[in-house]
Amino acid sequence: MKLYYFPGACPLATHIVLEWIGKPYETERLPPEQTKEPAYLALNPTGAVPTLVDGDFVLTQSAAILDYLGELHPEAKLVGDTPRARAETRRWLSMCNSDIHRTFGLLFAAPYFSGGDEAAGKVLAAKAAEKIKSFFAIANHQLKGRDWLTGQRSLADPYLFVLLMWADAKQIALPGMGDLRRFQKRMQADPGVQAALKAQGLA
Ligand SMILES: N[C@@H](CCC(=O)N[C@@H](CS)C(=O)NCC(=O)O)C(=O)O
Repeated sequence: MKLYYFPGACPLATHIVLEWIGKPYETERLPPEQTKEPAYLALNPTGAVPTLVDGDFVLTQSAAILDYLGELHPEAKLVGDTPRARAETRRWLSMCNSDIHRTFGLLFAAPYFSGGDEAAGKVLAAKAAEKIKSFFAIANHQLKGRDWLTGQRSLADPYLFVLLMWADAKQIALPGMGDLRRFQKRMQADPGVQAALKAQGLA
């Protein structure tokens, strides 16, 4: 099984999950320009990471990849034991992937989305940061009295951790979100998280 990634990008969530599962895997670090070359586009036509290759099965899209790994390895207990527990995992995974990550996409690519209009780009970035904060406030509330988003460690936690790294890199202040910061510290202390960060040259 091989994971294609850029350091610190969304595939870090999958990388952490692979560490938590504890079975052999490979990674390939891609220079961003290589994701637009025909060989990689044949694997992932969106030209983005992550891509997971498992034998003859090529899978793209973070949420699908994480879900696949969770299904393949029920012993890692990262999905949930009941339909409701599994729905909770998918609820928070969707929030990370479809709400928070997507809004970071607007922030990171504000000049592109505003067509090179600098003032419009600044407004877009500021609005995206505001929306991101509101999503983190929801996650902070969810983490009150819980160590993990769903109450037990799941596929969603590494994704939230990566998004918090992006918030810090972009200096998005998250005042009063102590539960989120406690979650971040717990993740930073986790051996699987540390191994993935080290492998990506981030620790
Ligand atoms: N919907 C995709 C989004 C993937 C994505 O945004 N990947 C980013 C890194 S976090 C990327 O490769 N960006 C470079 C590009 O799209 O050119 C997923 O969930 O996997």
